[in-house]
Formats: sequence, C-alpha cells, structure tokens
Amino acid sequence: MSKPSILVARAIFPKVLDKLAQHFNVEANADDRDWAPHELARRLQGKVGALTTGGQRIDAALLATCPQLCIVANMAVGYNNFDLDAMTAAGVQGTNTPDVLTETTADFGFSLLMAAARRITESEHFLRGGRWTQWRYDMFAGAEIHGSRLGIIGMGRIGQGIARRGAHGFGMEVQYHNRSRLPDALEAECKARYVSKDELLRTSDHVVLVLPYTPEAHHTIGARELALMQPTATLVNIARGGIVDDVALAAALRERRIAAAGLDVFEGEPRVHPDLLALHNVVLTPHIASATVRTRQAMANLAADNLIAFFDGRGALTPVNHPPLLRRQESA
Ligand code: 8YV
Repeated sequence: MSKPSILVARAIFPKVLDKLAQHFNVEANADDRDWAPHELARRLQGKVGALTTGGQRIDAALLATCPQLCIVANMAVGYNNFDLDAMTAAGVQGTNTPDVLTETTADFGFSLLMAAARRITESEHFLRGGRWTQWRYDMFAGAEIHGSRLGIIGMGRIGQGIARRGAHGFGMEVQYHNRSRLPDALEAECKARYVSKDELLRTSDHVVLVLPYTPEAHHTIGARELALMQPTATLVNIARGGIVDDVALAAALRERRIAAAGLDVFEGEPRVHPDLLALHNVVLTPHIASATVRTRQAMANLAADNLIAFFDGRGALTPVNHPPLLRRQESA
C-alpha cells in the first residue's frame, strides 16, 4: 500500500521529518518560506494531512479546494489560525500541542514580567550605548515583583503555571479572571482569587495575559482597560496579538499612564507597530515564549504523532474538534 501524502508547511527538526517520512510521503518546506494562501492551497493538492504552525490559515475557502485533506496538526497550543467550525463542518480533524509547552511558556511569561518591571532591556541598552557614567539613587528604579499583586487574565494551564510561580516562588498575591472559575482545589493550589476583569485591572501591580484568541477576546485590553490600570503597573502579553490594542498600549506607555509592558505577540506580527518600537518602557520579543530546544522538539513530535496516530486508525492524540463525520482516510 502506498504511503499517504502530507505537507509540512514550515521547516521543522530534521529528526521529526525523518520520523514522518517513515509513515508518509512528505512534502516539506525546505526554504522555510511563508507560503501565501494560494500557494498553501496548491501544495495541499493530493495531501491527506498537514503539519502547520500558527501562521497558516485553515478556513472554508482553503478546505473547499482540498477535498482530500483529513487532518491538520498545528505545532502550537493556540489554534486561532483554524476556522474550527469550517473544519468540523468539512469533517477535517484539527489538533494542537497542549501540555508540552506549559511550564516553558510560564517561565517565559515570568521572565518578560521581570524584564519589564525591573527595566532590564532598557538599562542594558543604556549601558551598551555608553551612557553609564555614574551610579545614581533612582537609576532604572522599577517596580517590585516579590510580595506584589499579580493579576492573570486567562487561567488555563499556562496561567496556572504563572500563578504558581508568583504565589509560591515570589510570595505574590495572585488574582485571576477567566471565562469560568477554577475548582476550589485548583484555586487553593495556585493560591489564586477570582475577581472581575475590571477589579483585576484596577488593583493589580502586574497584569499577565494568557487567554486564547477568539473574536470575543479581540482587544480585551484597549484604551478603557488601560485607563483602569495603575500608573506603576506592568502589562505582559504572551497570549496572541489582537488581545491588546497595540496603538492604545503604545499611547498609555508613552504618556506613562502605565509604567511598563512586556510583549511577545503583536497585532499583525511579524510586523510590530512603530509606536511600540519607539518606546523604551516596553520589552519586545519575537513570539518565542515556547522556544526552548526541548519544548520545540516536544511540540514538533506531538504534532507529528497526531498525524501518525490518526492515520494508524488510533485517533488524534490531542484533538481540538470532534467532527461528527471525518473525511475518509482511505482517500490517501
Ligand atoms: C508557537 C504559540 O511557537 O503554542 C502556541 O500557541 O504561540 C507558540 O508556542 C507558535 O504559535 C508557532 O507555532
């Protein structure tokens, strides 16, 4: 029997490609180019599976042109690049990579918080610029981390990881807002108190955003929300671009209506709004919260294993939808 054909839409670890090649005819993206939608659709012709990252949009228009496609395995925990309703309606399985990146991403969220609140990159630029000539009592004096009040919006696995770090490692008072409250036992373990979004914004020293992107979550933090925050507060976004109104945030940072921000994700990334690039009180990183070698390997392997398990007939390992009728896998 011939192997099913799949597309790997971006470069991944050669070992993972080798593993996939044992099970599939693989078309890879050797040059790691970001394919335009029409090119992605062209390359998906005749493919029954695809391994994507967050950058490839899988929607009704694309699915209509790829009737053989049965499964799309995203190498990311977030899957807002999927139109899930369209995939479910078309009988296409979607999968993501939860759990394997939780602690790594929580580490990074905490790093970004500390870098922004303690003005680490800003002071490094000052030093490298040759401007450090003497000590001064208030030089780069930032905000306290330990013992301060941490607000987390989005209390899934990564949010809980950040809460644990804050509460147990830094003695922070943790409060959170989420679509639904956590069970009591989990709240107790994270030492986290549920509050409304506005109360969280008004009373937190630091706010970390870890909620999934949905149309309803668009601009969860805009001018109104920024106006509620304290002038000494830090805002960290490791969720998705579009959760924050970047223009409103740049204005708030410029006018010192909040003290600092740490951003790993941006509206329209990899483009970053020039207003943000012009500011010193924001730490900017290129969507790397899950980027440790071990975690990226685990993510790539889990995405690959989803494809392998699905075509072995074992079912996807970490599905994000449950189509009532899956497209026929024998179409391979
Ligand atoms: C990915 C992420 O690296 O998992 C996610 O949702 O945002 C990152 O870990 C990125 O989406 C590329 O796939």
